[in-house]
Amino acid sequence: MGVLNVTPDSFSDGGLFLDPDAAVARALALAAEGADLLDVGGESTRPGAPPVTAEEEMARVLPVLERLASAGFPLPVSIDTSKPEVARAALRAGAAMVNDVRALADPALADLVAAARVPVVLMHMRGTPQDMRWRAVYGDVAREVRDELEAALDRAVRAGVARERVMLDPGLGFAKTAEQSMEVLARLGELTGLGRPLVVGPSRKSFLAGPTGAPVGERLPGTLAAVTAAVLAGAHIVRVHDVREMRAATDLADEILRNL
Ligand code: PMM
Repeated sequence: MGVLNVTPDSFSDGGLFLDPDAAVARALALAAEGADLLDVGGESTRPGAPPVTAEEEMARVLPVLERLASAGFPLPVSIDTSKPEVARAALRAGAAMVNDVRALADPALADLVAAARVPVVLMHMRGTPQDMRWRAVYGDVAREVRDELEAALDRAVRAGVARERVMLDPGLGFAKTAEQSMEVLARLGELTGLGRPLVVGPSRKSFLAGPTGAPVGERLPGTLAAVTAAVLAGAHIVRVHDVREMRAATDLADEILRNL
């Protein structure tokens, strides 16, 4: 899953693709690099990022989605949003799935996803990007993430979302310290028991900075290691910015798995 952030303030690519033409060019490049899916988002969710209105989010993503649809963009497009208004308009404009970092906490979004019968990613977080840093308090982080994802899955199914349309994501970097994200990644295999495909998004995140504190532009090696580890542990989809490099790593990881 290639990432396209149409935001001024995302932590690694904020401001680069705010112009719809630049965004479409980026989408085409990600497809050419080997992405199978494109994730388009108009809200930065980095820690402490200011909230965005639905109008602003739509003004960012809809022109991009419309241009992709009229250009015959070859990949399924997912809309990265927690807002029902944005998801509704995005699905009308050609998006085929919803990626929600708040795991359908808004019942109106759950209703919409159920009625639209589209696939959905439920990601683990506690609180909101504004206050999540203070909620990174766990006894056994991997166990609690698993239990909270199971609760989110049950909640979605009770709201009418078909279980087979749900994918689960442990939310690396969301309401987790660097050490906790690392532990969740190391114990990703424990989530396979939930019986749903796993999405994992380690790309360029600060928990990969390592002992030297690598800045965001130098986290490609760490991201390659994390993506490979995730696939070997059972991840089905990895959400990444550097598609060419990650595609090579996931193809190799798949080949390793075939030789098990
Ligand atoms: N991370 C970000 C945004 N959306 N969605 C899912 N499902 N999983 C993630 O890990 C995730 C996400 C933040 O990263 P970005 O600013 O690079 O998009």
